[in-house]
Parts: sequence; C-alpha cells; structure tokens
Amino acid sequence: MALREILHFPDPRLRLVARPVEGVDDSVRTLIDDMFETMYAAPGIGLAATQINVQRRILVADVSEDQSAPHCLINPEILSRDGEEEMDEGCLSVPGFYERVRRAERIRVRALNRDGESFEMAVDGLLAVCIQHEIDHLDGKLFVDYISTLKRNRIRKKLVKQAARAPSEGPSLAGSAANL
Ligand code: K1U
Ligand code: ZN
Repeated sequence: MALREILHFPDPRLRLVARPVEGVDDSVRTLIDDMFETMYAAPGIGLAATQINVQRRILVADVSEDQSAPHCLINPEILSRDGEEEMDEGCLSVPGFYERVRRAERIRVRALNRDGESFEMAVDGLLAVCIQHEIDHLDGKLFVDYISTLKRNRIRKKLVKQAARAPSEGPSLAGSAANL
C-alpha cells in the first residue's frame, strides 16, 4: 500500500471528469487500498480518485470514529434523492476551510464493489453527504462551487499563497492561479 499525494484547489486537475472503470482487477484493488490508506492518514472521511490525480470513477468513505465502516464505490450512480439538509463541509483538497452546503438528506446509490459486483445502498446523514461530495469530485466539482464567488476567490488566494510559501507540502499553484 502507498500514500498518495492529494491535489489542492485550485489545481486544474481537480476539474477533470473521471472515466468509468471498465474492469475491476488487481490494479484497481491496489488503487482502492492506497485510497483508504491516504484517506485514513489525512485524516478524512472520504476520498475520490480525482483527488489523487487518477481520473477513474472510484470513491472511498468511512464516517465511523474507529475506521470500522469502510465503503468503496466504483462507478457510483445516484438512483434517487430525498429531502434536504445543510451541513458544514470540509475537503482534503481545500484544507482548512469549512462551508455550509445544502444537499439531499437521503440517497439511493448503485455501484460496483471491489469484486466487481453490483450493489445498491440507501444512505442518510453524514455518509449521504460524504458520498454526494465524493461523486461531485468525480465530476470535477468542489464544495467551493456552492458558495459565493467572493468567498471562493478568497479561499483560492489563500491556498495559492500557502502553496507558494511551502511548495514541498503540495503541488505548486502560483503559476496557474490566474487561469482558473
Ligand atoms: O473528499 C474529501 O475531500 C474528504 C472530505 C469529505 C467530507 C467531509 C465533510 C463533509 C462532506 C465530505 C473530508 O474528509 S474533510 C475532513 C473531515 O471532514 C474529517 C476529518 C477527520 C475527522 C472527521 C472529519
Ligand atoms: Zn473533497
């Protein structure tokens, strides 16, 4: 297993739309193991492959307090949404910032598991919010897209400044900021 580098906003690679996984083989399972390791080490409650610069439709999540409820979803599809809820969200790609986002309260999702078998699950609460957040990543969308342009630009400026100050802690963004 290996820890992978997490891309930070406003890295343009976070805007790419991930492609479906065509076959679940050992290379996909190794990637999933790396994603869990990276998510737990961060620490976080979710991670999408896009965040580690792999444009494949894979997400992992675990909202338990003791790493006891790992979920891996390959090619996830939301089949239905129900209700609305507003929650403070964070993002490992937007470190240090939390904003309120409104999402569906309950969702039904279909996906493949790590053996390539199709399954469906009904989820609510934090796991439902987390899965919606991760599917957004697979579509090149970030939680900062739901807040005002003013707030988003402030966050972008601060993260670009931080990356310029500590280039070893993440990919350099200073040169690309003007284009985003
Ligand atoms: O996708 C990501 O960037 C992971 C993100 C998931 C998420 C958090 C909150 C609401 C929706 C989606 C995170 O895990 S941010 C870190 C975080 O929330 C956390 C970290 C340690 C303990 C508990 C929570
Ligand atoms: Zn995120």
